[in-house]
This record gives sequence, C-alpha cells and structure tokens, in this order.
Amino acid sequence: MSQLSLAVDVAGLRLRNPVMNAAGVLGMSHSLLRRIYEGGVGAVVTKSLGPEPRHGHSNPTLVTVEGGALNAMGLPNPGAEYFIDTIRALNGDGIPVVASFFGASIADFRDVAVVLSEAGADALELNCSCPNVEEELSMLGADPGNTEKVTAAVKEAVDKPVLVKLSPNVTDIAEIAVAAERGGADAITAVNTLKGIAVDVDFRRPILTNVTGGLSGPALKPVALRCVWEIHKAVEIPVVGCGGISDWRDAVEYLLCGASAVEIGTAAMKEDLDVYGKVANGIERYLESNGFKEVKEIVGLAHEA
Ligand code: RRO
Repeated sequence: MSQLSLAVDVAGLRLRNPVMNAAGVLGMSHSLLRRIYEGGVGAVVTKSLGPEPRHGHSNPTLVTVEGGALNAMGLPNPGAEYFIDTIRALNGDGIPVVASFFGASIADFRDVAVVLSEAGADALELNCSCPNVEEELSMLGADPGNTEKVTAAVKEAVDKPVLVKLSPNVTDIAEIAVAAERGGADAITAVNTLKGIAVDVDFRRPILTNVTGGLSGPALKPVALRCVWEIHKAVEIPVVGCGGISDWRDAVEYLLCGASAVEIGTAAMKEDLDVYGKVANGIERYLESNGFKEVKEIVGLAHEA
C-alpha cells in the first residue's frame, strides 16, 4: 500500500506540501523567508518586487478591522536587482522560491520577470492585482485584454512557471482567469485583497493615509472561496487559493473548491510562523482519516454532484 504524500506539483513547481506564505506579509529578507520555510511551507513567496526600489505609502499603512486587516503598503520593495542575492541564498539553502513581481508597464513586467528568473526563482507570481496604487502599476488585472497581454509578454521571456495573481475587485474573475490562461499562465493565484475603507470617528477621517486599503483575513475567505470555485470551473490550469486561511479546515475548504495549493498571509501576523506547519499537518491528518493518499484526490471534490 502506497504511503500518504503531501507533495504537490503546481504547474511544474514541486512542493513538499501545498502550503505557501502569501506575498508581502512577511517575505522581505533571506532570514525571514528561511524562517517561514522552517515554519513549514512548501515554498516561500517573496514580497512583490518591481523595477526600482519603492518606499510605498506613508503611515498608517495597516489597520486591523473586524475579521481581518486593511493594508495600503503601496508596493514598498527594494527592487528586483537588489533581491538577486536573496534568491541565490535561498537556492543555496534548497528552499523553493516563488518571486512575486510587478511593473509599471508590460515591458517592465517582462524585464523584472527576466531578472528574477535568471536569479534562480523556481516560479514567478505575476501581481497584476494590487489595490493600493495607480492602475498602471497594479490593476492591469482588472481588464482581460491587458491580463492576457502582460501574461503573454512574460511567458515569452521566461522559462519558469508563471502564476498570475488576480483581484477580487472585478465583476467577472473567471473571465480574467481565462484571459490569463490564454496568455499562457501556468496557474492562477486567487485572490489578492478586497478594496475597503476604515474610518476614525474621532478624527472624522479615513484611517489609512491612502484612504482605501486591501482587506485580508477571515472576512475575505468566503469571497475568495467563491473566486476559486468560479475559476476552477473556467480554466484547465491549477489554482492557488489565498484569502483568510487561519487553520487546516480553511485550507481544506480551498482544496475542495478547486485549489491545488494555498497561501497564508494575515494569520501569520496574528499567530506565528508555525501556522504553516500546523495547516500542512492538519491537511495530512484530514487526508489520512478520510482514506486519501494524495492532496490532488480532494482538489475540486466539492464540485462533484
Ligand atoms: O503593497 C501593497 O500595498 C499591497 C500589494 Br503589492 C498587494 O498585492 N496587495 C495588497 O493588499 N497590498
């Protein structure tokens, strides 16, 4: 009888288990990304990296709200070139790296992807869905035509799996996922944060300097699950689920809706980095106690009549 395995292959990205950290929440330095890996992820995902260093927005950039948090970091990052050594160091540690990236134009996206790919990233996560900056920097993913074009430009330039991370701030996310697939995406990550506002009643002003921010955490989960459900029905490529996962039950919900792997962000800010290993162990126990041998056996099971 074969052994139970948590290993998954997401569009050529081989992972020891289906749990990753979500881009941005923690992943800036080699030491922190290594700690995340030691916390139990199958691969580490970097903060979104762009063509130039960026400071991001001024504080306050984060506020907790009921059921989660609103952030408007504004894409702070040291720039892709600066990150090359970090990727090489992670390669040296044998840690699979998914490099999240963005650009201010399609040419930027392509050029940054090439830098990160040549640095040794195992896969790339194309972030066309940041809700917190001007459209040309982020929400290319609001439009199917632009999503297809940017994906195709990146795929022509690099020979690594490309996950396209989509926004829930659209009318029809399945249409955008289909466009990414047409452009050659190897997988879809669903979803980025949901645009929202928090107000300080004493100052009678929005709390975040940017006014709006992206909602993450448990309040996002039902929306994100619905997105994963719709995308799984619309495309052939794998889906990585992201949004409000705090424990293994949340992760299994995503797998049943059609995700082949999951990403966790906000929960790691509240708990500690052990959350990754705990979720992976919980998935393993769930598979075992229900007679499954591999993660892929339960992917999309909730769709079956
Ligand atoms: O840096 C941010 O403000 C940010 C990014 Br890049 C993103 O993709 N999602 C988000 O909620 N915040």
